[in-house]
Amino acid sequence: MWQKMIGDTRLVLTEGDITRAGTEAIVNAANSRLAGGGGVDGAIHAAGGPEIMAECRRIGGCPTGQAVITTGGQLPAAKVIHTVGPVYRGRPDDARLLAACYTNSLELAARHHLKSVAFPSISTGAYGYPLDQAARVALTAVRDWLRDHPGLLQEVRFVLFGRAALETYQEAADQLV
Ligand code: AR6
Repeated sequence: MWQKMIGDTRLVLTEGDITRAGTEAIVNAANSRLAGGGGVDGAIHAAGGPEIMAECRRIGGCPTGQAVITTGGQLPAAKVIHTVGPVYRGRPDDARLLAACYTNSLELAARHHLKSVAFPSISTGAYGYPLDQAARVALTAVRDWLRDHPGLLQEVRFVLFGRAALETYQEAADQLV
């Protein structure tokens, strides 16, 4: 585990399964139809139960870079924030859209008075974003948002899947945060 205070907010990097995170909200790496799928999306719907998908159907969809919020169903987290990462294409827009996923998710959490949020490493599975590049974009976006919005969140956590992902994020954090 790695942690550092950014103003009043604790930034934590940890390895594990995000469906077990004890934060008030967890973030899902969804697709734009909010249709469910594999990876972290599949794990969240499997662990949280059908209430989450029922709300996703009512919402109907979410553009890349944006975020929507549903119940956490049976998850320990009260809420799931669904954000849609970019499919990696190696263009400048990739980083802009990936950063928007993080800032729009944090905005939504703050608007709902949620005090703690856990993120997976968005876009770095099925959507093919190179992990080291994604780590830099994610940590820069979260760091900048927390500096600009002091006092709103108690904890922002990254729950990384596997030792290698945690180490990649830790190396980026040591340079950036
Ligand atoms: N907890 C934390 N991280 C996880 C977990 C978990 N339980 N499971 C996987 N990861 P991905 P994407 C990591 O593919 O690239 C879905 O089908 C994984 O190792 O889940 O944004 C959606 O429906 C990787 O580092 O999301 C979309 O269609 C990271 O989560 C599409 O995949 C993201 O991998 C989204 O692709």
